[in-house]
Amino acid sequence: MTFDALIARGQRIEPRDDMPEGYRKTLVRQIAQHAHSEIIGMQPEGEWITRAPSLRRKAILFAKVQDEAGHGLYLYSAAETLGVDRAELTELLLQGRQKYSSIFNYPTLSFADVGVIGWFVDGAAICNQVPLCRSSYGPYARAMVRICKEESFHQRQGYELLLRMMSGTEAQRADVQDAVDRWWWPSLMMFGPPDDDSPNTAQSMAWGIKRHSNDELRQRFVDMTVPQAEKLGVTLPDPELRWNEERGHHDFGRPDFDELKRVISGDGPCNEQRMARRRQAHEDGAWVRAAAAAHAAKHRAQQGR
Ligand code: FAQ
Repeated sequence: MTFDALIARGQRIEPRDDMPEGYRKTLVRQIAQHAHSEIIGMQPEGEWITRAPSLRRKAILFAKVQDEAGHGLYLYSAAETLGVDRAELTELLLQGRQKYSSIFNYPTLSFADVGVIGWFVDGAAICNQVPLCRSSYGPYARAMVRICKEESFHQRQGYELLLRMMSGTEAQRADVQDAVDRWWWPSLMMFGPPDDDSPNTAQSMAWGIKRHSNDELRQRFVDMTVPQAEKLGVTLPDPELRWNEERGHHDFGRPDFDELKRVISGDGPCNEQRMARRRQAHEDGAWVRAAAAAHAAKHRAQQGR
């Protein structure tokens, strides 16, 4: 069956199927960007592993950050089925020719940020990624199933941490509110530019790579999060936020999309730090890659291949 016929029937495209070059390129761009986000996304929370307030919180945070490394690896593997390899994609990231999510360019100032990242950032990731489990490209959609299960655990650990802090001292409650105030708008920006300024959405939706537009998913996230904020006892920092009976959705203010553009183009609070750390980790890992390659070559020689 041809590519267009498979897409029209809602069937999956698999690596050996013929596909238009534009489809392949869009997937490589989106999957690579997603993989880079998972790996760079280990940094903001990772900074708190040594400073977690208890052994239990340290173990939970360790596990979560490790999961993110795993997500990056599934995603690089999905990208490899499209004929690019991980080393090549990493190089493009380090040269600034591929992106990672804007959200990871903001600092984590207190332990409450760990909870708010779980609640907002993993919550936004779930809204965005659950529909990607039905993405038209098989390896991407299948990677997403497992990732989403883990993201949903991440979201609940963040929310549970915040519930604990909110039943603590006045200072702990203030830390939670402060973290909510700082992360709310950047989290809404994770969904990308508004639909009328999103150059890739129409084609990506026609190909079934994306199943919903950026604004649809942003709305879904707001609707999901408002009742959770009420239960937690925090205020979302948006004076325009209110239930709209007619639409059956919450109205909310417009994120500062100029800020999103600035952060994406490298001018966010932590872009330099995140990239410097990523570059350093890559250099520090050179001997591991060399050892693994030498081992694989030896193994191949032993097998006579
Ligand atoms: N940051 O035309 P569109 C996580 C770029 S979750 C940076 O709307 P598209 C889990 C966009 O690439 C975070 N760049 O683009 C976790 C494009 O530039 P390009 C990762 C952004 O692709 C939690 C240009 O702007 N999740 O890591 C952003 O149709 C906690 C125009 O935009 C994913 O990647 C942004 N926020 O829609 C880990 C999900 N928004 O490439 C650790 C999969 C837009 O043409 C801790 N990705 N841009 O040069 C997607 O769903 C889509 O790629 C969107 C963007 C929705 C992000």
